[in-house]
Amino acid sequence: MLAKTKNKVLSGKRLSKEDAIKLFETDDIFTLGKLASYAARKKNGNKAYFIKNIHINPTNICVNRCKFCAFSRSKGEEGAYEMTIDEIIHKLRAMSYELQPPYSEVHIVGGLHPDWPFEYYLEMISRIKKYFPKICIKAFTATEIDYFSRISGKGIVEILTELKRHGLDTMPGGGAEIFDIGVRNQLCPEKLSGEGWLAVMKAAHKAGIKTNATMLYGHVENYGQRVDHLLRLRELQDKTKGFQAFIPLAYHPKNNEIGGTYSSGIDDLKTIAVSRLVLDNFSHIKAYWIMLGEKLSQVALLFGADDIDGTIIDEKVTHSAGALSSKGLTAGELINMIKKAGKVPVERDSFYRKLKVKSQKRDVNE
Ligand code: V47
Repeated sequence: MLAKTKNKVLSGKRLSKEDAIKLFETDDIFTLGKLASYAARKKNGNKAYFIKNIHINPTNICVNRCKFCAFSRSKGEEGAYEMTIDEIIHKLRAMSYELQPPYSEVHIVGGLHPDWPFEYYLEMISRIKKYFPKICIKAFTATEIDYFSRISGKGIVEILTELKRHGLDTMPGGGAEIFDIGVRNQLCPEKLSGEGWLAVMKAAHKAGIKTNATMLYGHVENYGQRVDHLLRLRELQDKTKGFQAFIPLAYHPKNNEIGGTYSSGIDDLKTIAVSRLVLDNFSHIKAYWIMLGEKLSQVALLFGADDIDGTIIDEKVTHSAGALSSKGLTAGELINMIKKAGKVPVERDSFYRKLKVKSQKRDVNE
């Protein structure tokens, strides 16, 4: 059944919508895995990347109520929190001393806070940069960028340019969910549209900011809607070449409005593999170990993934929704996971440049 698709992959031809749907529908998971692994090797050899990073979620207070989200709270609700910039710096400093050698990236995303002005985010970024000049700041999803534009009255390009000037290095791929309008209306009707998400990313790439892209799968969507999502990303990447990695995000069903079940391991592996094969213009496919779990992430390295993300330290978004993984791992544990999957571990920075572990120095401005 996969013979035609196999020939296309082996001869380097681009897969169509129909090919991609067939790949999702197949029961021949081993052929699918082999093909994706072939495509991954062509791009990244036997390497599997990881990063020493830390996640900071400055607040869970959010004006939106996405039905899959178990992290957000309303102002004044039990469990709602907000961090001052001093608290963020303090947490980063504490982690910097704890990790030997220190992390190279801070990943910052949070709720759409009803009261914080855009200037608060600018100050947050510039103070982090001042204290930690060598650490890459990967911050704010396209949804947050759109929100900053609406609360400040500034255009998207101006928002991105100011953030970059204050120290923003790259952007994460969150908020993409599923672009299809029908699914989006069921999941997150208040959220920036799929077209809006793509427009923000296009503007970011044009402003010289590299970003990632994600897709939240395993809730109410069908294969056709997943493939449509992938094709829209591929189309934009053809134009901008600004995406670095694609990360399929496995839906977690606890403590939210839609409930349901965890995705199956087979579906997780299929989604990684199809993403690798369809997104022929993306350099990296990430198996996010927080969502897939440590063991399945290892297997995903044999199904087309070449990156497992990083140390994370204190993951909150997925753990609010019932993640079964740890909240963080040490670099040693990540290296071990990768080696045991038969891959060569490469510690990277936010731009996929290889880091030499021994030459890293403390990079905190005292
Ligand atoms: O945008 C929210 C998703 C995303 C649930 O760019 C959920 O390197 C599963 O985007 N079940 C945030 N997923 C995480 C994210 C991310 C993570 C790691 C690396 C990168 C990167 C980006 O988490 C949200 C949303 O799509 N999410 N709730 C849930 N119940």
